[in-house]
Amino acid sequence: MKSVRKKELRTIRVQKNALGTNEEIALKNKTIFGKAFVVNLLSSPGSGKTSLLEAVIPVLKDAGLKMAVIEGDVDTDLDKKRIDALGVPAYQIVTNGTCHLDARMVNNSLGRLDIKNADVIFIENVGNLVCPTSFNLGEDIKAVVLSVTEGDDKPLKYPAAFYKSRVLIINKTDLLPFLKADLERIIKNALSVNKDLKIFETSCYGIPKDSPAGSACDKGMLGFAGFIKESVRSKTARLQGAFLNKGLGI
Ligand SMILES: Nc1nc2c(ncn2[C@@H]2O[C@H](COP(=O)(O)OP(=O)(O)O)[C@@H](O)[C@H]2O)c(=O)[nH]1
Ligand SMILES: [Mg+2]
Repeated sequence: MKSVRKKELRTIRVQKNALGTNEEIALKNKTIFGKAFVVNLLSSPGSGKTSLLEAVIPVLKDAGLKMAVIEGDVDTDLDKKRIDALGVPAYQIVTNGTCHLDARMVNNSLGRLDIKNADVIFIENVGNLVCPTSFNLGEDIKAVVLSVTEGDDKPLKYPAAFYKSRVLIINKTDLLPFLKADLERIIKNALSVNKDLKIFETSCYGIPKDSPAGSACDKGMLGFAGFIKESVRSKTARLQGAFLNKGLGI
């Protein structure tokens, strides 16, 4: 009995050390990211993270923002190839089965990705709503994508993904007429876990013809793009303020 308890304690200590090291590297990443606003995208596999990037990147490009993308997957570089097609620098981390990205993996990728001029860096995490929530990558925010096909109980079943995120993107809203999904309940459940979530309802399909620059964006997607633009602006202002205060010795 005693030895089981000892083993448990040792396991907890090792986990604590691993997460402590992760925090230290995440802090280094934050410094390397510099002025770029960094979004860590979480979701189940297939809810539409890469589709969202394909829709939103052209809009942000049109607005003059420079971007870079870090892709995380257990195996292939298929998502990186989709981002390459948008003409944005991208790097694929293949985790070889690990169910999440950690700060060290991201740190290793930073020497191989051109982020010098980036205003925004998107990190697409490995698809699942559990493991990625435990690892800070040095990002500014986590954004969780939930598609309407996944069920309105998911914010309650996987609360960490929702309470650690600043943004919730409810995707595949074009499918609502064909499902029993209850959009209001998804929102209610998500807000019961995190009342401060900023929520965007999006569809990567069925795009209105009047969307800007022929982009594949609906209103929710444009709302998300607007949120990113505003976040870049306020991060720049915050950093400039801190720089001036330092210069003035405040
Ligand atoms: N109907 C519908 N399908 C979508 C939407 N967004 C993505 N998909 C489809 O969902 C599948 C998974 O999308 P993907 O972006 O690869 O998801 P990821 O695994 O989260 O990166 C693909 O077949 C997409 O075409 C959407 O808004 N509506
Ligand atoms: Mg993907």
